[in-house]
Amino acid sequence: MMKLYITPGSPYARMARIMVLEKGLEHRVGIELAQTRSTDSPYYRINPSGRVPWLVRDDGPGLEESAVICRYLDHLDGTPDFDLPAGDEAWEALRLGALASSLMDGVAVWGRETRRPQNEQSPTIIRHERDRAARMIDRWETEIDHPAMQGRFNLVQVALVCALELETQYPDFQWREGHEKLSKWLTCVSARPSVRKTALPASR
Ligand SMILES: N[C@@H](CCC(=O)N[C@@H](CS)C(=O)NCC(=O)O)C(=O)O
Repeated sequence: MMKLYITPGSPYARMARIMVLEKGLEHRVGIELAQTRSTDSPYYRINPSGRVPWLVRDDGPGLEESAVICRYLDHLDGTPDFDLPAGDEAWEALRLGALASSLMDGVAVWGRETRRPQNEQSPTIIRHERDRAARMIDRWETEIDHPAMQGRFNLVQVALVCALELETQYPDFQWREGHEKLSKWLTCVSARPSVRKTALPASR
């Protein structure tokens, strides 16, 4: 049995959890809760970076990084469903994938900052990330028409769902107003069982 270390609120870990369900790997991958962000967590002896997701393979090694873990899980059965398309479409998938990760990275920094004790929060970082997220949501409102976002479920869509649904974690990340297409897209994609079953808990 492989072990996938997660925290319930992590959008990165969620990508790997979605892949487990999409590939029907529940019987091969056990979900383990990791204690992140605490001094001397026993988890650091398992994964020195202390981040999630972390996948401990059957044959021993541990893997870091959501994209790497998703790819590994997709290839386990020898019939990958989430590989990049061929030719120029691959560049489009990579471009959009980077745009989704960039949104997720920014919102994760923003959300994390707002959860620090008040006297440790940086208004500069919060403003910077809030503005970045607003610009990127505007961009996604147009990019969402792209065939890669409308066609078969793929890793770009996985990343974008996980980024946009951070709205349930961070009350300040309310992006739907004025972004009807994106909002409709999310409502549609989030009905997928793998997405529904991995929903992040509401904000603390
Ligand atoms: N690029 C990494 C990012 C993973 C990441 O930052 N995970 C956060 C949770 S959302 C984490 O584990 N943070 C704990 C820490 O920074 O110590 C990935 O895609 O897997």
